[in-house]
This record gives sequence, C-alpha cells and structure tokens, in this order.
Amino acid sequence: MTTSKKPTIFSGVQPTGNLHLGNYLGAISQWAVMQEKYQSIFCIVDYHAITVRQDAETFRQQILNTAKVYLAAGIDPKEAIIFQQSDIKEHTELAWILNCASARMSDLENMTQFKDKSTAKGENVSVGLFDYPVLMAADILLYGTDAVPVGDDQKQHVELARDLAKRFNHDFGETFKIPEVVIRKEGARIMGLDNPKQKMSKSASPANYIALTDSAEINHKKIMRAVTDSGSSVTFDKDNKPAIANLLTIYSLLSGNTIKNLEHKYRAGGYGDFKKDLAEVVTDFLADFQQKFNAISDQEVRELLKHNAELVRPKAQATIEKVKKQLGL
Ligand code: AQP
Repeated sequence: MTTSKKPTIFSGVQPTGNLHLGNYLGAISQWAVMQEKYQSIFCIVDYHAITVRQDAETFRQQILNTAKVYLAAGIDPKEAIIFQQSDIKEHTELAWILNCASARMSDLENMTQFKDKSTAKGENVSVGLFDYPVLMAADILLYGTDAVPVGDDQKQHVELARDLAKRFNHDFGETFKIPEVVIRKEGARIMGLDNPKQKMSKSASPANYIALTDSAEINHKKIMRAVTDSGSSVTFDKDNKPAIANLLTIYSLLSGNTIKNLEHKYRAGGYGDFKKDLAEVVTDFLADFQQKFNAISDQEVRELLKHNAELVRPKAQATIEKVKKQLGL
C-alpha cells in the first residue's frame, strides 16, 4: 500500500453462492464510483464465508469469481487493491484480540443478522457465525479505514466495529481510527423478487434474486414472475407497494432514469409493460457485465490476488504490532 494522502475505504463480499443485483447495487457499484477519491481496499472475505459449510472445489472457484465480479463491475486494479482475506493472517489474529479485549457477548447477541440467520439454521449454527461481526471489525480496523461502503444490512456491523475501536482506544490507549459507514440513498436494500419484505439474498431460493451470472432467459422469467402489489399503477410507495417500489428502484439504478420519469412513462400501461421493459434493462446490464466477467481468466485473478496480498500485508502487520504492544504481548 502506498502512503496515499487519500482517505481509506474498505469493504468486502463473501465468496458464497451467486452474487446478485443486491450485492452489486447496494455495495460493489458504489465502490467503483468511490475508488478514485479514496485509497480503496476491497476484500474477498473468505473467512466469513466458512461460517457456513462450503464445498472446497466450488469455493476455490467462487473466490476467483468474486474477484472477477469486482473487476467486471468496474473496480480498476490500478486504483484499488483487491485481495483475499485468508492471505493475511492478521485478520484472524486481530479478531481474536478484539474478542478478548473489547467484544462482549451482549454486543453479539444484539446483532439482528445473526438472529435471522441462526433462526433459519436451527441447532446447526457455528460459533463463527455468531462471532462474524468481530472478524468484520478486525477487517476494517486493520487498515486505518475512514469509511466503509456497504448495503443497509451491514450498518449494524460497522457500528459494532466503531464501538469496539472506541472501547479498545479507551481501555488500552489510542490505537484505531473510528470508521464511518457509507450507505447509498437508493438501492441500499434491494428486496427479494419473490418477497419484497425480505432483502434479496444469495442464500434464498433462486426466485428471490437476479444472479449476476443469470442468462437472459432466466432473468426474463424471474422478472415476469416477480411478486407485484395489488392494483395496477406503477407508483413508488414503499409502504403500500413494496414490490413495485423495489422493481422501480432496480430499473432506475440500472437505466439511469429517475423514478419520477418511470412512474410517468408507465402511468397508463399497467404492470405487464413495465416488467417487460425492466427485464430488457436488466438483460442488457447482465450481457455487458457477463462479457467483461468472461474475458477475465482465473490465472490473471490468481496473480492479482497474490500480488495484492503483498501490498496490504505491511499495513496489517504494523497495526497488529501496535495492538500487541498496547496489550503487553
Ligand atoms: N439485498 C441487498 N441490497 C443491498 N445490498 C446488499 N448486500 C447484500 N445483500 C444486499 C450488500 O452486499 C455486500 C456483501 O454482502 P455479503 O454477500 O458479504 O453478505 P450478505 O449481506 O449476507 O449478503 P447475502 O446475499 O444476503 O448473502 P447470504 O445470503 O450468504 O447471507 C454487503 O455490503 C451487503 O450489505
């Protein structure tokens, strides 16, 4: 990492399942917009992904694919550093230290994402899934991060990172920078196509999300089958028309057309025309995205990740050294 004067942003995505429009619109697309103004570090958070069981062969490829998604989404490897979390052992080292020195059981018991995910899994929940927000705090704090651009669902986790940093600084002396959360106004929470009351999520059924790798045919089917609200007017009303509001948000963000214009355009047409056009907008986006994705080789990505681990390692090591010193380790 260069000693850039720019403020630092850090963010990441788990290399699990199919990355979807929610991941793209809520997080990755805004990284691409921010990368010029910030010293940008984008991590493939594979240690987070093993909080649930992964098939090794699929996982290896998914890690490479996640880097390809970043690149295809416009992350410029000359501007930003893309690296793999498990290449830098200081992430887990700092997580352990924060577990002991700063995090409390009650902090983690309050995390809504854990409550949601653990309820869905019943008995079979790993300790890692419970502790995941502390690892995320370590990821962020290792690099002196100023800002963390994430989707709305991760806000609580970034707030925990802030709390842990403040507690550590208070108890052991000034060590960590306190990071800000950055959440975009529209698209911060893209909802599921089959259930507009739940966020679009890759661990849900395929009818819930548009994967970045979906074919035109599948995408078309998913949008035409997407749940709609009662009535037939295409209006943006999150409370009374959450499904249409969600589809309008996706349409607007991918086309650059304002929601007002879209409401006007479809005021007489009903849901059918609106959905048909939306399917086309999404198909065009996916075609362009997939062309870029497919042009990147596994080998290219392996080399980039290997090279970039060496760029971030010195900063991670310097932070750990400082932390250990404060603790008398
Ligand atoms: N539906 C969403 N709308 C907006 N942003 C979203 N993000 C995820 N879903 C949406 C943002 O994408 C980034 C990476 O998330 P992640 O894949 O690491 O974990 P997640 O938030 O748990 O995403 P999923 O799809 O719901 O994965 P599973 O189903 O595996 O848990 C984050 O910035 C997140 O906010």
